[in-house]
Amino acid sequence: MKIGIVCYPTYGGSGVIATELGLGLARKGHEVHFITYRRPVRLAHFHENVFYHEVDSDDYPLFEYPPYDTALTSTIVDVVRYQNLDLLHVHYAIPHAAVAYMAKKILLTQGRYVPVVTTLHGTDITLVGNNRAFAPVVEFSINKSDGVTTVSQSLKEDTQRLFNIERNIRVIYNFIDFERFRKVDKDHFKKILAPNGERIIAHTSNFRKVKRVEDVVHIFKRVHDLVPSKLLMIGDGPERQNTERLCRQLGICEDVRFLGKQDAIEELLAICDLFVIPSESESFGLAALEAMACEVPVISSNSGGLPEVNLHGVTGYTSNPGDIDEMARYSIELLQNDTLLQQFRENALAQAKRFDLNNILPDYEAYYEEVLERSVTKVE
Ligand code: GMT
Repeated sequence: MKIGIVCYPTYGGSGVIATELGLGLARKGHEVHFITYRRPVRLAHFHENVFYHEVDSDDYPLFEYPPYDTALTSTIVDVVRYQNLDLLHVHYAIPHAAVAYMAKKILLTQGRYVPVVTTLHGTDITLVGNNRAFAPVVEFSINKSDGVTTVSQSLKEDTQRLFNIERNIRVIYNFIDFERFRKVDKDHFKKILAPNGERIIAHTSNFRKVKRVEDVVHIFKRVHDLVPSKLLMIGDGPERQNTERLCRQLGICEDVRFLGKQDAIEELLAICDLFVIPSESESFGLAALEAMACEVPVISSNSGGLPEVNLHGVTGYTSNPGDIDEMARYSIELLQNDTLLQQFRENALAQAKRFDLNNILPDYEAYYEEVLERSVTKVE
């Protein structure tokens, strides 16, 4: 199959999933064309079946906001036409689903029908998508997609609750590549970061409000008072400064390390004892899954799709968003009990295996086939 993938190229989970999916499809022999404004972070090496088309939106003094959507539409039209794509898979509704609809309409005038699959990732529905500024376009373009998937059951329900959806939505869970995410021996890191055998707790995110990053620090403070421990804060974003300030106020800077954006997250996760993700809202929680694949139990909120990934009392614990005391209590319970921690580590790995890339990829392939079959007879 010749597949076009439109995504954000940044560190966000939707871009990561889109890139890993494309690479996985390419390894299985499909031809994959990435269309975006910058090379996706995880698209680092040459692969014979992978192509990258950069969207170039020229600046012009008249444009206060460069018209990226228009440039993206034109690039999609071009790539579908000249690379003869069978299907477009767009990740994140805004603006990709609407842009894909526009491209589809232009291609129709050229006698070409290209089916569009839209994958909803979370904030495109629950946060930004729901905003009055975007909602009508999001709803319309979801309804006009040839196939729609969500990354969790919870996100499917949110989509159906928040919008007037006239079509079926397929849940295809996010996945993890065990070739990369597995517990590797990085004891030399451990000796540097926790020289006295302290427990290591980690958090990874884009440090946006929705992640409740300050809660991570409050939880850590309570744990740190009872259990010798270190906190690794991985990633960067708007809340980082506030969070660093909070560490200073609480007097725990010595034991908190802000590592910024990291590529080889799995090497850091390999030395961790616990992962904390207290988000206000989280459609899936790919960061939690990455930790679990590296045998790290998870303390999370119970919002969105997190409980579908992190099983309460099995792979970690889930609490209401903002319940710092309970999350701290659960963390201490685990970190003070070697036997329980080991059991949770094994459970986390077993649960992560359910989301193995090799299990989920065929679901996408089957869905593409279904959509293509339906489109053969389609006349818009
Ligand atoms: O979490 C973010 O702010 C980034 C966002 C994105 O679009 O990249 O993540 C969303 O998509 C990920 C991949 O499907 C999910 O694992 C995240 O849970 C989801 N984030 C939220 O729902 C807040």
